[in-house]
Amino acid sequence: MVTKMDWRIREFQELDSTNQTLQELSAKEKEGLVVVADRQRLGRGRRGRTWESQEGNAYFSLLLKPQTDTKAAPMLTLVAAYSLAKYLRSKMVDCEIKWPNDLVVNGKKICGILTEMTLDGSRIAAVIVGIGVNLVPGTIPPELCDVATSIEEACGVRLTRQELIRGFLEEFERNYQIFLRTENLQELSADYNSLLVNCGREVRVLEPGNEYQAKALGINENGELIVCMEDGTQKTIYAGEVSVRGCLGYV
Ligand code: BT5
Repeated sequence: MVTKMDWRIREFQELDSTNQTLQELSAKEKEGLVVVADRQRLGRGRRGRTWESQEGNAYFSLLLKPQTDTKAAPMLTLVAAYSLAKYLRSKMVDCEIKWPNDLVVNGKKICGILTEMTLDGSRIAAVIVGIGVNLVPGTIPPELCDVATSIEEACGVRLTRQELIRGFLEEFERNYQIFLRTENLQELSADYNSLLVNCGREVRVLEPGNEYQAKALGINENGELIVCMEDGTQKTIYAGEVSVRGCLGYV
């Protein structure tokens, strides 16, 4: 059965982090609340990193309450990245997915996604998917300009935050229903892989205490990246533990 999502958008001028505010609201709210901020004081990246959040770009978080196994929750990062990539490509933004949580244009990052889960015993209480998208030039600090850009700067496409969020939610809702039906990415992985910048490329895998080079082949139905090692053996890597870089640059 396909049920329509009840998206409710709540906008703020300034927050520490849209993920944090949504986390605080999550126990009392139903699935579908979207918290949006003009700017963030303490925008969060993964593993304690920061997300630069000057005014002009899109910073928003979705509240989801999937009744799935906890193991499926991290796949929502991939569902969100895929959905945003599909929407942006329909707007002539030539972006690709950098596994697991970035979108890039011409090798530079335009979007980052941070998914956080809270548990109620062994069940999922909430999954918060936080998304930052660089829309306009002049919002990235100079030290990040080698690895990051904005949609307008990279493609000359101007999108407002409102149209981006609306378009994204429409695409996400469709893919979220597919994900909920299968509790994995089996129906999305082939199209996902066609948008994956890493596909067929040599990547450096940065695991805690271990770094190696391998060729990325694409994701499997669990959202893990399949890589081919130098000796020809295949291995799957799980996003929670690692980062992946290009061998020469960011992708
Ligand atoms: C991410 O982390 O890419 C996840 C970013 C999620 C941000 C959203 S905004 C709404 C919601 N509320 C939050 O508090 N967070 C979410 P990670 O893969 O760890 O990448 C972080 C790295 O990206 C930093 O260390 C910088 O190198 C780079 N970076 C920081 N700000 C950036 C920006 N605005 N654009 C592009 N790259 C950036």
